[in-house]
Amino acid sequence: MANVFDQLVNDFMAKVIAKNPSEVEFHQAVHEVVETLIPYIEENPQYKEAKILERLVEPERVILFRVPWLDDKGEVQINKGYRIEMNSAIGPYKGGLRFHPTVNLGILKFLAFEQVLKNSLTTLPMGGGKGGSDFDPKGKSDNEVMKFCQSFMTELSKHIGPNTDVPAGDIGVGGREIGFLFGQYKRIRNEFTGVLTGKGLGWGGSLIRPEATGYGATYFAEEMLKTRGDSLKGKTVAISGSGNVAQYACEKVTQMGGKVVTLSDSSGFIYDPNGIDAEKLQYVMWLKNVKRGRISEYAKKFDCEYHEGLRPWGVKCDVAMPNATQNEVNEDEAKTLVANGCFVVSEGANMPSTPEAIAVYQEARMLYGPGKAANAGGVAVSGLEMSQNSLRLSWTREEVDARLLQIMKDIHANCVKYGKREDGTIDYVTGANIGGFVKVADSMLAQGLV
Ligand code: NDP
Ligand code: 2IT
Repeated sequence: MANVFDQLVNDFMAKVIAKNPSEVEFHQAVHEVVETLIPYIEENPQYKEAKILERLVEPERVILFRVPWLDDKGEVQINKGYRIEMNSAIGPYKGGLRFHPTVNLGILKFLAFEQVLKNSLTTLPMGGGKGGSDFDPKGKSDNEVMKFCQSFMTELSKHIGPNTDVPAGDIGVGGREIGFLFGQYKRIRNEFTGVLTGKGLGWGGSLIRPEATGYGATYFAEEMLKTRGDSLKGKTVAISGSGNVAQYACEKVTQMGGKVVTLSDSSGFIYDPNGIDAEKLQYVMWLKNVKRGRISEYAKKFDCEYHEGLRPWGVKCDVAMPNATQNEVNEDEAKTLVANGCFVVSEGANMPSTPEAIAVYQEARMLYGPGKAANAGGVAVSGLEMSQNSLRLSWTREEVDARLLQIMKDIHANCVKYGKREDGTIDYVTGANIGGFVKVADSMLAQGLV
């Protein structure tokens, strides 16, 4: 039987690759999903006849635009702007904006594709989208970032709206950028509305949105551990990244009794065997969010090891949380993690593990929570921000956090429902893919050929 499915997967992928040449990250994300979905679709022919899978991999709309702006020297700069409106079957397009020099169509399409299934898993009514630019905020002044954001939004504002498409942050887009983008949208449209999430608390933002992705990925790790009668308490945790997701994962792991021993950025990682406690994390937040410096400065301040040009996966740990970027754990690193006794991987980042690394986790029967399940807490609280904006109310920190925890538990339960293996362990990849797919697919069937 496996061979029949392999052939179907290969045939499907051959078409996706032919239609979207050179979009390698998109191919990777689609392959991971169709590998688990095709056997399910063969058992449920209504999806096959309606070509739901073929429709899912074709964005409803792709918007590509020029972003011209003036730098502080008065020189003209040109960047590319993108918004992928992937799927609106269950709600307005929803997903972040990424500003990073590596951004291209293939990366944004992989992110938008995963977002569709992730948003469905949250149980909230959100379709999937993603956007961004090859603009690099690093080394730019606040004024330059503002000029860029204003130019970017001048075009993007024609395509988004609180009932159409609601962007948020991702790599390189945090509170500062969302502020500049929101200000320009309001100015152009003369409308104060929830068109973006991740807003500041005084102007429509939600409590717990900054924390949500890191907290959610930590809650998801705890839920996975519970299936083995275990918990994060006393566990040693390796985290990559030192941005939004990494910072709040570090905070929540520490609060739940774990010890975080690593953080990283694109230059290298720090190893602090004593643990990155609340006080040291305050420093990291200042270093990264205010000073916008390098993680190597942590090692100097707290006198610990810094490894230039390396990732943290060679460190002994029980739990790994890749929270930086795509393909940041490869096959050899996954093998090293397993050899060192690591048995939990909860992905705060999107697609941080290569397909070969995932095969290692699955073979070792690790508790492996793929990004579209484990990091769905961020967009889930974005969904709660949209609800609060519609109600013109704000919920308390406790209320939003309780809802986030419940959503992460529900996502976990959905993964268990669709991903239980015959040996009793859970294949969270299959669980998340089918769990996310069913609601979107049924909605597409109900809405006809659109
Ligand atoms: P930030 O921009 O706040 O932080 C990104 C971190 O990752 C930085 O430490 C950065 O280092 C590092 N990084 C970025 N690119 C690379 C690279 N090519 N190689 C090595 N390190 C890199 O972004 P977020 O924390 O928001 O996002 C991190 C991940 O989480 C991404 O995969 C994102 O898609 C995902 N995610 C984010 C959500 C959110 O709500 N923000 C929600 C769900 C997922 P440096 O400073 O050197 O660039
Ligand atoms: O990848 C993601 O889920 C995000 N960057 C968050 C998207 C959102 O709309 O909050």
